[in-house]
Amino acid sequence: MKDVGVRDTRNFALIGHAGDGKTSLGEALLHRAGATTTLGSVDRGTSVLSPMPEEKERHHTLSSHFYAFDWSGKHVTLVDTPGDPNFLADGEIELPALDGAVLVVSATGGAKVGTERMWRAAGLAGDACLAFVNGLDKERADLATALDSLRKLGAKPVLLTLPIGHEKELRGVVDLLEQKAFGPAGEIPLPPELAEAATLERQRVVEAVAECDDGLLEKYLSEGELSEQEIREGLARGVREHAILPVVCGSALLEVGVDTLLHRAIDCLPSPADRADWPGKDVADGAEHPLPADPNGPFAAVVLKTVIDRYAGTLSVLRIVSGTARPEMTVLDASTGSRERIGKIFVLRGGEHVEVPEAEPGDVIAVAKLKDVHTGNVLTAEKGGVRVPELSIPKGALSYAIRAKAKGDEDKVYVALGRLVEEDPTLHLGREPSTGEFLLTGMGELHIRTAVQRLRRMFEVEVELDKPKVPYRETITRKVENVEGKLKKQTGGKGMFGVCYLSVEPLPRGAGFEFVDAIVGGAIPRNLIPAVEKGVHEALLHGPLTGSPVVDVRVRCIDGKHHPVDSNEMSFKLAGSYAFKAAMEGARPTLLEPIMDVEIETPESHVGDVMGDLSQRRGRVQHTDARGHAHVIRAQAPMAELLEYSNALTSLTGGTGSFQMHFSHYDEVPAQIRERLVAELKARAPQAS
Ligand SMILES: Nc1nc2c(ncn2[C@@H]2O[C@H](COP(=O)(O)OP(=O)(O)OP(=O)(O)O)[C@@H](O)[C@H]2O)c(=O)[nH]1
Ligand SMILES: [Mg+2]
Repeated sequence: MKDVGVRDTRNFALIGHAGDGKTSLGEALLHRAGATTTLGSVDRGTSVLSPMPEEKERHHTLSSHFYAFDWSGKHVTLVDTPGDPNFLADGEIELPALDGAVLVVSATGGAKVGTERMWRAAGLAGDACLAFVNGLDKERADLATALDSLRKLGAKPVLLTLPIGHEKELRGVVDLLEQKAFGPAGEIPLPPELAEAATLERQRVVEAVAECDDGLLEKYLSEGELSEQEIREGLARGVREHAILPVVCGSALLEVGVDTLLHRAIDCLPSPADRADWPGKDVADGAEHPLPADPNGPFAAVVLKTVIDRYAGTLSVLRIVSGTARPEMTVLDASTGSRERIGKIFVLRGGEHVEVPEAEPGDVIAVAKLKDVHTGNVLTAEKGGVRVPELSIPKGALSYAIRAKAKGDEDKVYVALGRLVEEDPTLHLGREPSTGEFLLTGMGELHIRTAVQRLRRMFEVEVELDKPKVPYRETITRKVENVEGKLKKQTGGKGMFGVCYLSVEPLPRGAGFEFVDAIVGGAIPRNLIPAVEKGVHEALLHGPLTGSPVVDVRVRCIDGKHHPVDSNEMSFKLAGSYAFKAAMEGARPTLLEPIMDVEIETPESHVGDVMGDLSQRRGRVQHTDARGHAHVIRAQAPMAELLEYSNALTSLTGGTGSFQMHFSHYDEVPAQIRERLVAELKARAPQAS
């Protein structure tokens, strides 16, 4: 049960690249804090932060997990996020709803693509960060290189611990602020041979702190020292202002450096009361209303996750921003306008949940799934509410056609998929109108395959996946003006009449769609202009070349004609759709394909083969770099060429290479393959033309 105030509350996420030790570090923090009695292990399947059977099987985090614990008078919510690019979005969604993060970096290899992506996400979210260099007990661990890799990310790392021994001989760390040594189980004698280095390194910390603050710098320059309190407060301020990145080093597996990390996380990461007020707006009139973390303020919360629980059904996980959550209260979902009743309130401890009587700003709680509340939505008090910004949800780009294995199971499959999509908003279920197939869209192959595995386990439904589909798009390459769309049916019965004139022009890549109402003088009645837009929207779904959706166009509705009796919504919707289709034909449509950012890690001996293969896949290498004993190749290549890439890379590198990719942007399909591709896609979608 929680009986601490907002100033003693912390919530922070463990973020970083896959396999660098976030979950192991989380287990070590929980164990050292006394929240668990034995040290959970990812490898042995005993990690409390990996409660899903699929996680135990794969030894990777597939979804964020929360663990609330009390330690040393503080109430802490720890969030273990996934590092695999298929699941990284979970952390990206949650970071803006949290106050801090610990960036976990491997001592063998340093910062990698996942480290960089999450570091950037934490920065965008405004979260204060510390870093932990993990795995100092491993062969070829190299602290200096790991620190350099953090500098390359634009961070200003400041080392807070010195290792005692290295690789197999790692025995502990010297905590530079305390000038004490700690081993896996607590304090140990400070080795005399490290005493001088420890004093010197402490001085570096003091310098770094002084450099963050003019007043402290002045004092440091004149007196050559800062007080204990000045150092600690300066460090915390530097972290909150993103001026420095304090780094603790150690080993999660051996629980080395973990005590220091726990202390520094509590000292340096902000309490909800230390961060800037949340930007809020009154629900009633939209007036600006910044929200401090006040338990007596108006209730406000964000939904940062939805979880399907085997026993409790579906849960919504909320971060309280302002006010106090109590059981049986009614709140407003300001995103949808629906009223929602909160039942019992729980804190999460991995797969377990524990009922609590109330929750205050900074707390992360779970409540039984609210009627119509989705991840990213914001909740407010029922009356006089203030809404904070919603969380943005990244969308996946890889689609598989999915169908029930057994005939007659379709409804069951559809309901189960619906629940899964509700839990994971980065999954999307849609229907391909031309073929009637269900398409499951996600971040990558593993994301989709894991979803299928979970369907089987949780809902006992079996599905089959077809080959992945590349989400092609169409766009136009030139402007066309004043194209007529006309619907005239005025013989017999009730007539239909609507005429509109549209101009279309290309927009920059990624701009999407814009509709401009440029009607003057009532050529089309005001209330019927939205019908024209609706017609254009429908026509946008199926481009003229391949039936793929049309993007990056601006449509201006410039003129029209109407009839006092026969004009209605349907006539203008159809006129809008006809005009847009006609305009597309004249605007030289073209095909766009998704381009992926790829980072490949391979031993040097295979670099040539990998690069050669990449160029055959229409890849463009942007950067190569040595990372420890491996080489890293960064490139961009079309998604269509990377669908079966993991098999290809395994055979090219004899299983020693690994890669990560994620969606970058859309680009025009090169002329030499466009014709063949258009013919292929047309054959797949028979009614598109
Ligand atoms: N030797 C050594 N191994 C470690 C250490 N930390 C983690 N490992 C091992 O590294 C592997 C990955 O650790 P995890 O904690 O699952 O890594 P993660 O960052 O949570 O990985 P994802 O959940 O996939 O993002 C496991 O086999 C751990 O036992 C460490 O400090 N030393
Ligand atoms: Mg993990």
